[in-house]
Amino acid sequence: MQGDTIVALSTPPGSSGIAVIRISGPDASGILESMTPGAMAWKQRTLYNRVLRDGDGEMLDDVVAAVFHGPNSYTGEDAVEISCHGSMQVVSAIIEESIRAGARLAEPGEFTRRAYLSGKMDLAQAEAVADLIASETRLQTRVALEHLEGGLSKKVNAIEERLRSKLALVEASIDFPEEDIETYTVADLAAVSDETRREISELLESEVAGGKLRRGIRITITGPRNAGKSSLYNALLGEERAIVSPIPGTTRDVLRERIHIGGFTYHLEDTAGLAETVCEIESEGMRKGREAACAADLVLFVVDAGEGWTGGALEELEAHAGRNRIVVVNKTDLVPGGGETADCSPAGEVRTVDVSAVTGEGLGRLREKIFEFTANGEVSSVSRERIALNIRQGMALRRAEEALERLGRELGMNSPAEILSLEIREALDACGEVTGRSAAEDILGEIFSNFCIGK
Ligand SMILES: Nc1nc2c(ncn2[C@@H]2O[C@H](COP(=O)(O)OP(=O)(O)O)[C@@H](O)[C@H]2O)c(=O)[nH]1
Ligand SMILES: [Mg+2]
Repeated sequence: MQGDTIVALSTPPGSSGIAVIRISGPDASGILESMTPGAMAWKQRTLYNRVLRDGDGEMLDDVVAAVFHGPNSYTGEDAVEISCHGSMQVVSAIIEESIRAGARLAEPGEFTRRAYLSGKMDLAQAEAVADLIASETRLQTRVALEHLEGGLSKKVNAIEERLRSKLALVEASIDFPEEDIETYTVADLAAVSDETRREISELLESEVAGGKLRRGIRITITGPRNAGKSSLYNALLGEERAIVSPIPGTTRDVLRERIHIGGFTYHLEDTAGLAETVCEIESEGMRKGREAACAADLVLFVVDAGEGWTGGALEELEAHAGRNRIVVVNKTDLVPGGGETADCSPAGEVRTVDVSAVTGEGLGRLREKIFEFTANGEVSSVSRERIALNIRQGMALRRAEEALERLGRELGMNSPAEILSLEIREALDACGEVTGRSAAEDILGEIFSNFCIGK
């Protein structure tokens, strides 16, 4: 249990029907008692409808509140939850009164940090809380919930348990060399090491998907001026976000918005059209657009079906050679016959989709292609297993994998038990980082500082 008592608003700031304020720590009930006498004697985990008052007896709000006695609370400590009216004035007044009574304002993620420190959840589960809060699609939510329920932790714990039992045998042979005790065999250890490595590498396969699922996938729309990039951008967003006009050079800045396809978040960027220009602002816009395209996971190169590859468009496309790209042939509504891709596409370009940003024709197919070229490889395993490692978990498990690789080599060379034990310990230590059994303080700081306040 932590020494002090913290308070924070757990719902988003602003006007709402109800706002939830949480207090956690040894003085939680005492602080509530100062606003509504009798609270110390409340039955825990039971809702009470009471009036809260400040030190001068002035009414703060009419609320519904409950007390929780540690360890039966989110944080594992004594805690209070107050549902008050969702006015920022009411919320501030209750928080100020709590602070006057001895609480301090919670830091970002401090409630979850306390839950972790008091053993209510492990580190992988605490990270899942942040993922769950950030989730925007059903797939993101499902994966976060699976991790929160301990899906990843269970797999890692099983690996650790197996390694620990083998470590015991190896170390017994070091400590009691003379005695007739059960010891390890090289063959058995090698088999366990191989199987564990296979399991770890299976988990590591979900790391790419995990990155895409959490960070999102970047798509940059580029191509000649007036090809209809901004129109396509708006059509994909489903709103008139970018200015569309027949005047070339309308878009200058890089615009960014999020869309969702197949459970993944895509950061979609509209950029300035590519052309010879003397305009300083437009050149700067083009430079930023090219920079965005360089960093993108996928480039949508838009051309006007009526214009085709005239005016340097082909050279511009060449600049994206080797990049993950789709050629989008736009304005097919204007081309008689519905737009012949073959006429418009440069030799050898297979990833071409015909669309009309104005009529919406072809957009469904474009969405499918976007998904196919950015997430298809990962989605099936994530949907099935609902496990997707984050960068930190991936780094830890790679360290475990490397230690087991070395262990395999040492076993091959018939190395002494002391060396084998070192490698098994290293693998165990690395696995322990995933669940936080062996996580350093700076890692905790990094993880919880990314949370919102009140969680
Ligand atoms: N008929 C037709 N016109 C389009 C289509 N897409 C864009 N336009 C028009 O083409 C012009 C340039 O569009 P805009 O989106 O601003 O192009 P950008 O410069 O590439 O961003 C505008 O007048 C649009 O209305 C389309 O699919 N069909
Ligand atoms: Mg534009």
